[in-house]
Amino acid sequence: DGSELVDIENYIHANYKQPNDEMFGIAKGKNVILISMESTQNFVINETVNGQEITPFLNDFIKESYYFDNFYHQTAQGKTSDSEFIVDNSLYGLSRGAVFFTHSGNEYKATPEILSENGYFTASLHANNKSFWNRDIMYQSLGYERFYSLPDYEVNEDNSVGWGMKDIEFFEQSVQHLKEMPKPFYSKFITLTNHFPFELNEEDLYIQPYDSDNKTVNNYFPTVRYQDEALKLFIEQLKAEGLYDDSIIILYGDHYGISENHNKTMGEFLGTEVTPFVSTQLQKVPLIIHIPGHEGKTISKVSGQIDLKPTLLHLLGIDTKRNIEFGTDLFAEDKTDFTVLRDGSFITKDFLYTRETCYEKATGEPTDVAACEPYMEKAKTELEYSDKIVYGDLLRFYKNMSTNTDAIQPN
Ligand code: GP9
Ligand code: MN
Repeated sequence: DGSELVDIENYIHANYKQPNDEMFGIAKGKNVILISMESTQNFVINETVNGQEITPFLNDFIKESYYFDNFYHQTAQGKTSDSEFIVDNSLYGLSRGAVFFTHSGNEYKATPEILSENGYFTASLHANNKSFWNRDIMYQSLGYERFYSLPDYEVNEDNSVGWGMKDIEFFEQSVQHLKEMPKPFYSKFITLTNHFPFELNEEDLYIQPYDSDNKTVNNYFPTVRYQDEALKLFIEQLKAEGLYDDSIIILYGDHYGISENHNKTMGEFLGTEVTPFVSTQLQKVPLIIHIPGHEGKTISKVSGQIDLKPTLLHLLGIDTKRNIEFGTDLFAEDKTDFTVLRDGSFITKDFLYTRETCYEKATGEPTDVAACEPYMEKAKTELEYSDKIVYGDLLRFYKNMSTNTDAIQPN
């Protein structure tokens, strides 16, 4: 009957943070272009391999965007689909399995549904089979009006590699879809080329692989570099089509690309041993928010994918006060430095907790677990509450959520 929601609601409302007055509604009515960057970890930003930049375009783009350099992915076995779930719902994925498969029939109040109710056209674009990750079913529950999938693209041997259509061609053909969409639109682009095992054709090699005995790590860098090129060309096309100035562009990494199996080589590359402390920090992924007319700024608050939904809704001028969600607006002045990963690890301003050990961030050394104690309960509570919502389909019972910009003003 939903009585379980009472505690959850109380927790969420107690943790609600007032949006930043200077940012609330700043992008009202603008198109949203959300780009999921496959397997893109934050350590590649402003980094070189063999003396060459890995992400020359992104390194420039962050200078004219809000760049969050302490932003973590929170995915588990559901990989890309988990990141989609977290970003659109501001709920956590599950500790095992993929919520896209196990709970696609639930009631949600996801970003696409909310934006539809606010006059947006909503679409996801991904040149893969529509049933991969059960997207075709789950997208209906999330409120996507249109899914541009494999049949919407001209895919052939020449424009494919590894998992499928190459990112450059994917974006090129997607621009045609964008042009036809009713405005304003909320559009999600899911890239694919930078996917394990990181295959590329010779002609798409903009930089040479890393040189070690580990093929996976070696080949990761050229595919990240390729994706960076695809993003550059996409932005150029958005400008050419007159879509750039009317859109906010949000790029984020979906999850790690280099697993813990490669710690030894990663340690060589980074020049530091990959301890559990370092490994947890390698779960940082880039988050870049470009708003036309805004100057660049790096924001180092500790945050995670869970925070994207309220951040975006507030930029668009949509109140979230009554929403059941666990994230906090990244621009909120009193946003806490805190994020919890799906395995229960968490990161605060000064500490990092993983595998029952509390580390001091300044030194990377284990410290008295008491230092992490104040956040332990919060980390556990959030994951448990989110699981209760998903397993119990509790949003069925919640009718209170605000969706209309004009009806409810923030105070
Ligand atoms: C598949 C793509 C990759 O459509 O999103 O999925 P992943 O293996 O990264 O979860
Ligand atoms: Mn992925």
